Amino acid sequence: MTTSFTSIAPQLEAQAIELPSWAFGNSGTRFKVFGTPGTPRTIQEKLADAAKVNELTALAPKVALHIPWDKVDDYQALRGVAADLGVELGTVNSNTFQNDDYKFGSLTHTDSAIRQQAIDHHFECIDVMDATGSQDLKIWLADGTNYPGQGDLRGRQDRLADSLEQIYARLGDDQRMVLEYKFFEPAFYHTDVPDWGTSYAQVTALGDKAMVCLDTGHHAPGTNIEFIVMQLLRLGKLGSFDFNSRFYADDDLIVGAADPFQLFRILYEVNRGRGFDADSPVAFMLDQCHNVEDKIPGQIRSVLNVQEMTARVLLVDTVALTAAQNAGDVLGANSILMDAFYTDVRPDLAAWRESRGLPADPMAAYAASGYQQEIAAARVGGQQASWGA
Ligand code: LRH
Ligand code: MN
Ligand code: MN
Repeated sequence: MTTSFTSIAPQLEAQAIELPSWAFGNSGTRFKVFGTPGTPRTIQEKLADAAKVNELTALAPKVALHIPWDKVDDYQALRGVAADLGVELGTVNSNTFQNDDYKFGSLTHTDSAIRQQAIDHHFECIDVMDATGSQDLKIWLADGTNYPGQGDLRGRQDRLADSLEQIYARLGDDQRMVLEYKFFEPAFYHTDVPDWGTSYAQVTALGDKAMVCLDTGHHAPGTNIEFIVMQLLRLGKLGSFDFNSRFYADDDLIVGAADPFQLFRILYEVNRGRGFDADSPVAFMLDQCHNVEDKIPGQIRSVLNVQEMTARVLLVDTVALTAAQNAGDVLGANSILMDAFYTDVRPDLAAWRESRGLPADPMAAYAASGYQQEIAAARVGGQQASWGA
């Protein structure tokens, strides 16, 4: 290993991972949503919890909103609340998946009135972005069908293109749209934006301000996600990540928990494609739910996992790797990559954090802070926020 930790520190210092507001609310499966003491009752309380993650890690300066889950009357004021807490409002996520009107589709619907309603919802999200100063509108659609013949696949794709075009036309000069794909769920026969190719085709037809969002949990088992990362970066169309990890389907578990090596391989391609550069268009975000663990430490663990794996990726001896690849040294090249993956960067990271006035161990610092007990005592009564409420 020729690359030293000191030489990669400036790149680590620039790292920013956006937190999803919904990670702080209660969540669960279709079987049960467990309540956790201290769960925020309002978006303001979610912001306070997110700010705690940033305070202890300096890794999470932005919080993504989901509309209407985080709907408020005054977004300028909410922006002020975030600023007072030391964070910013980030990506605005639209939501057309919890409304009876969209049972048969939203931006793809055959009924023009319902399709217009879905388009108008996205206009509303852009208004929110204008007030919050957010850069990205993230669109994920539940649109799809359950049975062959149920819908006209091609007609739906055409209507989607038309709807997206109308939304795209509303974006300001500094605003972007990212289109997230997912191979199944809630629709089980077909989904209208199932894969990166479809998202790429749709956003490419729109223009430079439209890009692809890659959610790591939205692929069939066995998919080579790092290849997709490489290709989208190569094509200049990787706009953002929704990070999480999965064992089976869209599990939304802590990023790097299920398969740390996959996270390493993905981040390696990010670095290879210059996705960590200051002028890179790639926005890094978590999209997770903490069903059984405490949410704030869940988010701290997540951003630390991304940081640790990024450090390992930055330690790859790329000069030696290229030489081995070009020499056809199969096992030599493989071991150069694996050397970096197996490097324990935690002691170096802990010392580096301390040198920047941060806790060496943010997980331990959180546990010792008493914040969890404080919020559990203070946030009693009222309706706790949950995924979807
Ligand atoms: C869909 C998804 C999408 C939604 C979020 C709550 O599975 O990944 O990003 O906005 O979950
Ligand atoms: Mn997602
Ligand atoms: Mn998902």
